[in-house]
Amino acid sequence: MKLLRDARSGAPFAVLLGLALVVAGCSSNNNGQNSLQPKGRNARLISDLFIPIVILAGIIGVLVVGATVVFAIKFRHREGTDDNPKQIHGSTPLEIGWTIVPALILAVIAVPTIATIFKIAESPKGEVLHATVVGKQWWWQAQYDKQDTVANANIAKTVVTANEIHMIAGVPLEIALQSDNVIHSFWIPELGGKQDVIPGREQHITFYADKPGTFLGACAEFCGLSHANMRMRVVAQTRADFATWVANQQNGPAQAWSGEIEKLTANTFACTNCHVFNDSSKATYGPNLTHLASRTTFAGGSMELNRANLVGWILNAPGDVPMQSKDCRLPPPATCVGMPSFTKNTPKGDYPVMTKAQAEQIAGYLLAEK
Ligand code: HEC
Ligand SMILES: [Cu+2]
Repeated sequence: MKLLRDARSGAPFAVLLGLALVVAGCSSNNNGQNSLQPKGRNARLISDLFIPIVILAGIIGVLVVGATVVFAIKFRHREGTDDNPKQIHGSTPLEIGWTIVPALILAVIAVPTIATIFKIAESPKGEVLHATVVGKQWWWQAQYDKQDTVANANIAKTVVTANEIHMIAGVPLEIALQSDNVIHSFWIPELGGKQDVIPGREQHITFYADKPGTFLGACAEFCGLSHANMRMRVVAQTRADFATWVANQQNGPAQAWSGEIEKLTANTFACTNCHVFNDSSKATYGPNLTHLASRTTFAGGSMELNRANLVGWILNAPGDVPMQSKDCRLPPPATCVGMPSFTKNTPKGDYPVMTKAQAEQIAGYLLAEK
């Protein structure tokens, strides 16, 4: 009996603690990945469907749990009564009722759900910006080829970039999603639904952004060691800003890639086995580095682009983000994924080890802006 009383006095506390934890998840501190704050057509279609269904489900939940509690109290065991109350097993009206009512509720929910799925899958008409995004381990490559419908986008020459995908606010961005490795999932919660990215297939997703802004996302399908570091963002710009971005990408690097810096990156450390430094139209094994300085993040969008972070990365990338590539100076066979370390684990000492000064020099070059 005493034990029972102790458990009872602890219960309100446990409930309060649970509630506090749940409510903490709803803090107004917006992390930029809130699907309840839609910033464009498709995201809005999803949340307009989600909210009424959650309310409906909530009401049903309260009724069912409430009835369970009421019945548990009302029909509890009392001294001097039979152990079992009157049984109603096999009641036909009840069995039919609780089969039909949920079926009807589901049927009603299915109507707007299916309509929304079709609306979201619609290919946009009129002016549409197109990009191809390829899921890598563990980053995203974005490529813009010549556009047919977008006024002034002027992408006559291909632009290849990583992790930060640019679009025009008010103009739909239709992305062709590909993977050359495992399954990933592309998700920008404030702009719309999630799309799995499957090797050997091309999937499509369309984003609409009402206003310029930066919208964050993360890979939503476990894709290996550094899945948790695989982020991305969509940057919606005004038409003029987007045109400026494209023009800058199409220009060569801020400083000519030649002399000492070319020797360091092409010969001494052979970064060019995996990267391109002077032509943003080329897609290679690693992210295109021609206009790294125009990005705000790197390493699958998981690290802020600044000098200290970049120097650390160039010296020993696997020290920042777990990868299977410590010794891999060449685009890898299957067991080697990511960027090598240049300070550690050089196989048999047959590759040169990088000094901090050399890393500083490369970082300085990569961060140079026009
Ligand atoms: C064996 C291939 C390989 C070599 C060699 C290599 N890298 Fe990388 N590098 C990668 C891969 C793969 C990534 C993407 C890793 C990730 O984001 O998880 C990467 C990412 C980067 C990034 C971040 C780019 C971004 O936008 O996220 C920089 C900067 C970079 N490498 C610089 C260099 C430099 C400088 C060298 C030579 C000293 C070099 N890399 C050599 C494969 C390589
Ligand atoms: Cu992924």
